[in-house]
Amino acid sequence: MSRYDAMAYDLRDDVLRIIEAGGGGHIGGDMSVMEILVSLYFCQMNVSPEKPDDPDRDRFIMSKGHSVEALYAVLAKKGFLSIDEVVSKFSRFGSEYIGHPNNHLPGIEMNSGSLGHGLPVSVGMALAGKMDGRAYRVYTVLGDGELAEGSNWEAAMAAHQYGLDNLCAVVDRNRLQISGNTEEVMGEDDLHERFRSFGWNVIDVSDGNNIDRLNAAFEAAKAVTGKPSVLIANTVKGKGSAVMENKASWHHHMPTAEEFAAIRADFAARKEALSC
Ligand SMILES: Cc1ncc(C[n+]2csc(CCOP(=O)(O)OP(=O)(O)O)c2C)c(N)n1
Ligand SMILES: [Mg+2]
Repeated sequence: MSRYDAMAYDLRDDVLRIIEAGGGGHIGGDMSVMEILVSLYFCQMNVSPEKPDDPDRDRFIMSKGHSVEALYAVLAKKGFLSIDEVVSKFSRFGSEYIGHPNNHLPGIEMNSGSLGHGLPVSVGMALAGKMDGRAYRVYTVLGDGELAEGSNWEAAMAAHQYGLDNLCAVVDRNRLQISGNTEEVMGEDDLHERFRSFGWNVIDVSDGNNIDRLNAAFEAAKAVTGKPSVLIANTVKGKGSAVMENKASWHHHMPTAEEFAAIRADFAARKEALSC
Protein backbone atom coordinates (compact mmCIF):
# COMPACT_ATOMS: atom_id res chain seq x y z
CA MET A 1 0.00 0.00 0.00
CA SER A 2 1.40 3.36 -1.02
CA ARG A 3 1.32 6.46 1.19
CA TYR A 4 -0.43 8.08 -1.73
CA ASP A 5 -3.52 5.94 -1.11
CA ALA A 6 -3.97 7.86 2.16
CA MET A 7 -3.42 11.13 0.31
CA ALA A 8 -6.28 10.18 -2.01
CA TYR A 9 -8.60 10.05 0.99
CA ASP A 10 -7.46 13.50 2.19
CA LEU A 11 -8.18 14.80 -1.29
CA ARG A 12 -11.62 13.20 -1.23
CA ASP A 13 -12.27 15.29 1.89
CA ASP A 14 -11.22 18.37 -0.10
CA VAL A 15 -13.70 17.42 -2.83
CA LEU A 16 -16.46 17.29 -0.21
CA ARG A 17 -15.50 20.80 0.98
CA ILE A 18 -15.63 22.09 -2.61
CA ILE A 19 -19.02 20.52 -3.32
CA GLU A 20 -20.51 21.52 0.03
CA ALA A 21 -19.46 25.15 -0.42
CA GLY A 22 -20.41 25.34 -4.09
CA GLY A 23 -23.77 23.66 -3.73
CA GLY A 24 -23.19 20.73 -6.09
CA GLY A 25 -20.76 18.74 -8.19
CA HIS A 26 -20.17 15.45 -9.94
CA ILE A 27 -19.39 13.56 -6.78
CA GLY A 28 -19.52 9.95 -8.06
CA GLY A 29 -16.94 10.36 -10.82
CA ASP A 30 -14.74 12.56 -8.59
CA MET A 31 -14.37 9.66 -6.22
CA SER A 32 -13.73 6.97 -8.84
CA VAL A 33 -10.99 8.95 -10.57
CA MET A 34 -9.08 10.12 -7.50
CA GLU A 35 -6.29 7.51 -7.38
CA ILE A 36 -5.76 7.85 -11.14
CA LEU A 37 -5.11 11.57 -10.70
CA VAL A 38 -2.91 11.09 -7.63
CA SER A 39 -0.80 8.46 -9.41
CA LEU A 40 -0.36 10.73 -12.43
CA TYR A 41 0.34 14.00 -10.59
CA PHE A 42 2.47 12.64 -7.75
CA CYS A 43 4.20 9.59 -9.25
CA GLN A 44 4.18 9.77 -13.03
CA MET A 45 3.99 13.14 -14.72
CA ASN A 46 6.69 15.71 -15.18
CA VAL A 47 4.66 18.82 -14.29
CA SER A 48 5.48 21.63 -11.92
CA PRO A 49 3.64 24.78 -10.79
CA GLU A 50 6.98 26.64 -11.07
CA LYS A 51 7.16 25.94 -14.80
CA PRO A 52 3.56 25.62 -16.04
CA ASP A 53 4.57 26.52 -19.62
CA ASP A 54 7.67 24.33 -19.85
CA PRO A 55 7.58 23.01 -23.43
CA ASP A 56 8.84 19.65 -22.18
CA ARG A 57 6.16 19.22 -19.50
CA ASP A 58 3.92 16.20 -19.74
CA ARG A 59 0.42 17.12 -20.87
CA PHE A 60 -2.72 16.12 -18.98
CA ILE A 61 -6.24 16.32 -20.36
CA MET A 62 -9.25 15.67 -18.13
CA SER A 63 -11.58 14.57 -20.89
CA LYS A 64 -14.29 13.57 -18.39
CA GLY A 65 -14.31 17.20 -17.38
CA HIS A 66 -17.32 16.93 -15.11
CA SER A 67 -14.98 15.43 -12.48
CA VAL A 68 -13.30 18.81 -12.13
CA GLU A 69 -13.67 18.91 -8.34
CA ALA A 70 -11.20 16.00 -8.08
CA LEU A 71 -8.85 17.79 -10.48
CA TYR A 72 -9.05 21.03 -8.44
CA ALA A 73 -8.20 19.12 -5.26
CA VAL A 74 -5.17 17.45 -6.88
CA LEU A 75 -3.95 20.63 -8.60
CA ALA A 76 -4.17 22.43 -5.27
CA LYS A 77 -2.22 19.71 -3.47
CA LYS A 78 0.41 19.89 -6.21
CA GLY A 79 0.71 23.67 -5.74
CA PHE A 80 -1.00 24.96 -8.87
CA LEU A 81 -4.06 26.30 -7.00
CA SER A 82 -5.06 27.27 -3.47
CA ILE A 83 -7.64 24.89 -2.02
CA ASP A 84 -9.15 27.63 0.14
CA GLU A 85 -9.61 29.82 -2.92
CA VAL A 86 -11.21 26.95 -4.85
CA VAL A 87 -13.59 26.27 -1.95
CA SER A 88 -14.54 29.92 -1.54
CA LYS A 89 -15.07 30.56 -5.25
CA PHE A 90 -16.29 27.26 -6.74
CA SER A 91 -19.45 27.63 -8.80
CA ARG A 92 -19.95 31.27 -7.73
CA PHE A 93 -21.26 33.75 -10.29
CA GLY A 94 -18.35 35.23 -12.27
CA SER A 95 -15.82 32.78 -10.80
CA GLU A 96 -13.09 31.13 -12.87
CA TYR A 97 -13.53 27.98 -10.73
CA ILE A 98 -16.44 26.69 -12.74
CA GLY A 99 -17.95 23.22 -12.89
CA HIS A 100 -15.72 22.03 -15.73
CA PRO A 101 -11.98 22.53 -16.49
CA ASN A 102 -11.10 25.95 -17.83
CA ASN A 103 -7.66 26.67 -19.27
CA HIS A 104 -7.43 30.13 -17.74
CA LEU A 105 -6.42 28.35 -14.56
CA PRO A 106 -2.80 27.27 -14.03
CA GLY A 107 -2.18 23.60 -14.74
CA ILE A 108 -5.23 23.13 -16.96
CA GLU A 109 -4.30 22.53 -20.61
CA MET A 110 -7.72 22.39 -22.21
CA ASN A 111 -11.33 23.37 -21.63
CA SER A 112 -13.31 20.16 -21.37
CA GLY A 113 -16.67 18.86 -20.26
CA SER A 114 -18.33 18.34 -23.57
CA LEU A 115 -17.50 14.64 -23.68
CA GLY A 116 -15.56 13.15 -26.58
CA HIS A 117 -13.11 16.01 -27.15
CA GLY A 118 -10.18 15.13 -24.91
CA LEU A 119 -8.76 12.20 -26.84
CA PRO A 120 -8.83 13.97 -30.23
CA VAL A 121 -6.96 16.97 -28.77
CA SER A 122 -4.54 14.63 -26.98
CA VAL A 123 -3.75 12.94 -30.29
CA GLY A 124 -2.87 16.36 -31.72
CA MET A 125 -0.64 17.17 -28.75
CA ALA A 126 1.13 13.82 -28.97
CA LEU A 127 1.63 14.19 -32.71
CA ALA A 128 3.00 17.71 -32.19
CA GLY A 129 5.44 16.33 -29.62
CA LYS A 130 6.73 13.80 -32.13
CA MET A 131 7.01 16.43 -34.89
CA ASP A 132 8.88 18.79 -32.56
CA GLY A 133 11.21 16.04 -31.32
CA ARG A 134 10.11 16.52 -27.70
CA ALA A 135 10.06 13.75 -25.13
CA TYR A 136 6.91 14.74 -23.26
CA ARG A 137 4.06 12.29 -22.78
CA VAL A 138 0.34 13.02 -23.08
CA TYR A 139 -2.14 11.56 -20.60
CA THR A 140 -5.91 11.63 -21.01
CA VAL A 141 -8.59 10.45 -18.61
CA LEU A 142 -11.80 9.26 -20.26
CA GLY A 143 -15.07 8.16 -18.70
CA ASP A 144 -16.44 4.80 -19.77
CA GLY A 145 -19.81 6.37 -20.61
CA GLU A 146 -17.89 8.99 -22.56
CA LEU A 147 -16.67 6.29 -24.95
CA ALA A 148 -20.12 6.30 -26.56
CA GLU A 149 -18.93 9.48 -28.33
CA GLY A 150 -17.76 8.46 -31.82
CA SER A 151 -14.99 11.07 -31.87
CA ASN A 152 -13.02 8.85 -29.47
CA TRP A 153 -12.83 6.09 -32.02
CA GLU A 154 -11.67 8.37 -34.83
CA ALA A 155 -8.98 9.61 -32.47
CA ALA A 156 -8.08 6.02 -31.55
CA MET A 157 -7.58 5.20 -35.22
CA ALA A 158 -5.40 8.27 -35.75
CA ALA A 159 -3.28 7.53 -32.67
CA HIS A 160 -2.48 4.11 -34.07
CA GLN A 161 -1.90 5.44 -37.57
CA TYR A 162 0.74 7.86 -36.29
CA GLY A 163 2.32 5.38 -33.87
CA LEU A 164 1.74 7.66 -30.88
CA ASP A 165 3.59 5.74 -28.18
CA ASN A 166 3.85 9.04 -26.25
CA LEU A 167 0.08 8.92 -25.68
CA CYS A 168 -1.49 7.08 -22.75
CA ALA A 169 -5.25 7.14 -22.21
CA VAL A 170 -6.90 5.95 -19.02
CA VAL A 171 -10.50 4.78 -18.96
CA ASP A 172 -12.17 5.32 -15.59
CA ARG A 173 -14.08 2.05 -15.91
CA ASN A 174 -16.62 2.51 -13.14
CA ARG A 175 -19.39 0.88 -15.23
CA LEU A 176 -21.85 3.71 -14.59
CA GLN A 177 -22.65 6.87 -16.47
CA ILE A 178 -25.22 9.63 -15.89
CA SER A 179 -28.34 7.56 -16.41
CA GLY A 180 -27.38 4.07 -15.37
CA ASN A 181 -25.17 1.09 -16.08
CA THR A 182 -22.91 1.56 -19.11
CA GLU A 183 -23.75 -1.89 -20.43
CA GLU A 184 -27.45 -0.99 -20.51
CA VAL A 185 -27.03 2.52 -21.91
CA MET A 186 -24.38 1.73 -24.56
CA GLY A 187 -22.64 -1.59 -24.01
CA GLU A 188 -18.88 -1.69 -24.45
CA ASP A 189 -17.71 -5.09 -23.34
CA ASP A 190 -15.19 -6.26 -24.38
CA LEU A 191 -13.56 -2.84 -24.12
CA HIS A 192 -10.07 -4.33 -24.08
CA GLU A 193 -10.65 -6.10 -27.37
CA ARG A 194 -12.15 -2.96 -28.91
CA PHE A 195 -9.03 -0.91 -28.20
CA ARG A 196 -6.80 -3.81 -29.26
CA SER A 197 -8.59 -3.99 -32.59
CA PHE A 198 -7.81 -0.29 -33.06
CA GLY A 199 -4.12 -1.14 -32.69
CA TRP A 200 -3.59 0.00 -29.09
CA ASN A 201 -1.56 -1.58 -26.32
CA VAL A 202 -4.16 -2.41 -23.67
CA ILE A 203 -3.34 -2.74 -19.98
CA ASP A 204 -5.94 -3.92 -17.50
CA VAL A 205 -5.75 -2.42 -14.02
CA SER A 206 -7.77 -4.83 -11.89
CA ASP A 207 -8.11 -2.26 -9.09
CA GLY A 208 -8.06 1.25 -10.52
CA ASN A 209 -8.35 2.72 -7.03
CA ASN A 210 -4.96 1.30 -6.03
CA ILE A 211 -1.95 3.57 -6.54
CA ASP A 212 0.68 0.80 -6.72
CA ARG A 213 -1.27 -1.01 -9.43
CA LEU A 214 -1.80 2.19 -11.37
CA ASN A 215 1.88 3.08 -11.14
CA ALA A 216 2.90 -0.37 -12.39
CA ALA A 217 0.52 -0.01 -15.33
CA PHE A 218 1.79 3.47 -16.23
CA GLU A 219 5.38 2.15 -16.14
CA ALA A 220 4.42 -0.76 -18.38
CA ALA A 221 2.83 1.68 -20.83
CA LYS A 222 6.03 3.75 -20.98
CA ALA A 223 7.98 0.69 -22.07
CA VAL A 224 5.81 0.05 -25.14
CA THR A 225 6.98 1.60 -28.39
CA GLY A 226 5.28 2.13 -31.73
CA LYS A 227 1.69 2.33 -30.52
CA PRO A 228 -0.48 4.19 -28.01
CA SER A 229 -1.45 2.64 -24.69
CA VAL A 230 -4.68 2.61 -22.78
CA LEU A 231 -5.20 1.62 -19.15
CA ILE A 232 -8.61 0.14 -18.44
CA ALA A 233 -8.80 1.09 -14.78
CA ASN A 234 -11.56 -0.81 -12.99
CA THR A 235 -12.79 1.68 -10.44
CA VAL A 236 -15.78 2.19 -8.16
CA LYS A 237 -18.03 5.16 -8.75
CA GLY A 238 -18.48 6.98 -5.44
CA LYS A 239 -15.42 5.16 -4.05
CA GLY A 240 -14.84 5.64 -0.34
CA SER A 241 -18.28 5.48 1.20
CA ALA A 242 -21.04 2.88 1.14
CA VAL A 243 -23.47 5.82 1.05
CA MET A 244 -22.62 6.49 -2.59
CA GLU A 245 -20.63 3.54 -4.01
CA ASN A 246 -21.93 2.02 -7.26
CA LYS A 247 -25.04 4.20 -7.33
CA ALA A 248 -25.85 5.94 -10.62
CA SER A 249 -28.05 8.41 -8.72
CA TRP A 250 -24.87 9.78 -7.11
CA HIS A 251 -23.47 10.96 -10.45
CA HIS A 252 -24.42 14.54 -9.52
CA HIS A 253 -26.16 14.14 -6.18
CA MET A 254 -25.84 16.93 -3.62
CA PRO A 255 -25.49 15.19 -0.25
CA THR A 256 -27.67 16.21 2.68
CA ALA A 257 -25.96 17.30 5.91
CA GLU A 258 -26.49 13.78 7.28
CA GLU A 259 -25.02 12.22 4.15
CA PHE A 260 -21.95 14.50 4.31
CA ALA A 261 -21.39 13.39 7.89
CA ALA A 262 -21.77 9.71 7.03
CA ILE A 263 -19.43 10.01 4.02
CA ARG A 264 -16.77 11.80 6.08
CA ALA A 265 -16.96 9.09 8.71
CA ASP A 266 -16.58 6.40 6.04
CA PHE A 267 -13.55 8.19 4.53
CA ALA A 268 -11.91 8.39 7.95
CA ALA A 269 -12.51 4.67 8.54
CA ARG A 270 -11.21 3.68 5.09
CA LYS A 271 -8.09 5.80 5.56
CA GLU A 272 -7.52 4.26 8.99
CA ALA A 273 -7.90 0.79 7.51
CA LEU A 274 -5.17 1.57 4.95
CA SER A 275 -2.56 1.77 7.70
CA CYS A 276 -3.45 -1.64 9.18
C1 LIG B 1 -21.20 15.67 -25.39
C2 LIG B 1 -21.83 15.50 -24.05
N1 LIG B 1 -23.01 14.85 -23.93
C3 LIG B 1 -23.58 14.69 -22.72
C4 LIG B 1 -22.99 15.22 -21.60
C5 LIG B 1 -23.68 15.08 -20.26
N2 LIG B 1 -22.97 14.21 -19.37
C6 LIG B 1 -22.21 14.68 -18.37
S1 LIG B 1 -21.46 13.48 -17.49
C7 LIG B 1 -22.21 12.27 -18.43
C8 LIG B 1 -21.97 10.82 -18.16
C9 LIG B 1 -20.55 10.47 -18.27
O1 LIG B 1 -20.34 9.16 -17.83
P1 LIG B 1 -18.89 8.63 -17.68
O2 LIG B 1 -18.11 9.05 -18.88
O3 LIG B 1 -18.97 7.18 -17.44
O4 LIG B 1 -18.31 9.44 -16.44
P2 LIG B 1 -18.16 9.01 -14.90
O5 LIG B 1 -18.91 7.74 -14.69
O6 LIG B 1 -16.71 8.80 -14.68
O7 LIG B 1 -18.69 10.14 -14.10
C10 LIG B 1 -22.99 12.83 -19.42
C11 LIG B 1 -23.77 12.04 -20.41
C12 LIG B 1 -21.76 15.90 -21.77
N3 LIG B 1 -21.10 16.42 -20.73
N4 LIG B 1 -21.19 16.01 -22.99
MG1 LIG C 1 -18.53 5.99 -15.84
